Formats: sequence, structure tokens, C-alpha cells
Amino acid sequence: MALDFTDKEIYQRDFDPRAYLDTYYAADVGSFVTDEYLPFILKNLFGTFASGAIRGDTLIDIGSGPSIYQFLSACEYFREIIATDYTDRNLQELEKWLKKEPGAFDWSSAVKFVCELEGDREKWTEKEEKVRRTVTRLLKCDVTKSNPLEPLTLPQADCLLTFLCLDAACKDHEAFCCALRNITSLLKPGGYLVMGGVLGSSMYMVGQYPFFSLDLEKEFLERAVCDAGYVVERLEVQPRTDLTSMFLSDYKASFFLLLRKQMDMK
Ligand code: U7H
Repeated sequence: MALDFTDKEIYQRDFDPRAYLDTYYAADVGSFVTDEYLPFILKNLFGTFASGAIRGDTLIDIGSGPSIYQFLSACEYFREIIATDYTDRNLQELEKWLKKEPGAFDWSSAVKFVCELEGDREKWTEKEEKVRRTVTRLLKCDVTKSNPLEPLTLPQADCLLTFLCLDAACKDHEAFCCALRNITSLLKPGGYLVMGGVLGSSMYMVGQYPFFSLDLEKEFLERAVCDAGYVVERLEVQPRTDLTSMFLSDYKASFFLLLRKQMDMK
């Protein structure tokens, strides 16, 4: 029986960032580590940014959650990264790591993995400092708003990132397309949107709470991004092989999308 949509108020009240990180990103045992979502995304982010095709002044990450893995390659190619999320607890968990506060989550295994891809695993402490220097702003965002960063109006960014956000924040395909248009208003024409997440997922557990996930198919994704005015530069899909943690979430595959906003789009 499909799970009802999880309203944003529920996220604000019940979503425990630490339980989520310990369940999905803990070194060696996290479900996203063992079933390959995280290495898949980190390899594609490294390949995308190391190609040198994407660089600029400002990058905005939409719906960062309590995670920093998405900044590990991008931080080398942008002067300023702005992280955003809907829940105050996610922004506090991010701030705890950025300010090296006691009890912050240990991302070092993901940091070392990316440093290995870049050719020198031993450089992981410098990498962490680079991320901390580059992520300069933490802002509230709501992708269901036409200006997701309201009441702030920022200059359009050179690049947007969004991982595992729209499928959690949108109740159906129409809401997904609307949210995609909303975040696209934050990106310069000709700018890049780097999107990643899971396919075929209807729910995921955090602690004892089940959270809704919009069941995305590859065909719908391709149509939705083209209708939103993007050219698909790369679409990678990795079927899920390790099904041992299906009790945590029922997703079938991971996806990575590199999109370019067409020049004639405002
Ligand atoms: C990301 C997560 C999150 O931190 C708040 C939604 C996105 C946890 C993980 C999965 C997933 C996990 C396991 C297996 C999928 C409500 C809003 C963001 C912006 C309005 N997020 C931060 N976010 O949900 N995540 N998502 C999924 C799925 C398979 C938001 C309203 C929630 C928002 N604007």
C-alpha cells in the first residue's frame, strides 16, 4: 500500500538529520555506501567537474539536507557555494560540520574516496578545509515556491546542484515539474543543473518514521527536464544490486543527470 505524501511540516518536526546520516552515510555500513548510491554519485560528480566544462562564480545546491558529499568535487571549480534546505535541523547539522563543532558527522570516508579519485587520498584534510571555505551561505529554501529562496532574491547562479530533493518534496509528477521550473528560475541561461537521486522509490525509513518518495521512472525524468528547457548532456543509471537494505527503502536504481539550461530560457 503506497505511503501518503510527507508534508513539509512533518519534515520540519520529525526528520532527524543525524538518524538519516547514520543510516545512509555511515562509513562502510551506511545503506547508500554499501549499495553503491554514494560511490556512483561521487564518481559522476568528479568526472563532471574534472572535465573542466563546468566552472564559474556561484553554485547553489537545492535541498542539501544534512549532506556535504555533493560539494567535494564542485568546491574546486566555484568561488562560492550556497547550501539550502527546508528544515532548520538539516541546516544546523550542516553548520555543525562546516564549523567543526563537537559531534559533527564524520564524512572523512567520502572525503578520502574523492581525494583518491583526484589522485591523492592523503589530501583529505585540505579537502575538508576547502569545502568549509567555499560553502559560505546556508539559506532556507522551499522548491514549491516560484522563488524557492524567498524572501531573498539572488542573482541567477552559474550552476545548480540537487540530489534526492525533488522526489521527497513533490507529491506527484505535476508538482515535480512545477518544482523543476521553480529552481530553474535560479539558474543563468546556458548554466548547468546537476541532478541525482533514485528511481523506483516509494518510501525510505529514518528512525521509526517512513518518508514518502515520488516513484521516478527514467522516461518521465527525460521528458520533464526537456519540457523545463534543458538539454540532457549526460544521463547515467546504475541498477541497485545489493538488496540487503530493502527494508530501509525500496528504490531500484540510482541516476545522475547533467543538464544545460537553453540560452533562450529566461
Ligand atoms: C533527501 C532527504 C532530505 O534531506 C528536505 C527533501 C530532501 C532526506 C533522501 C531520500 C532517500 C533516502 C533513502 C532511499 C531515497 C520537504 C524540501 C526541500 C526543499 C521543500 N531532503 C531535505 N527536503 O529527503 N532524501 N530524499 C530521498 C527520497 C531513497 C524537503 C519540503 C522536504 C522541501 N523544498
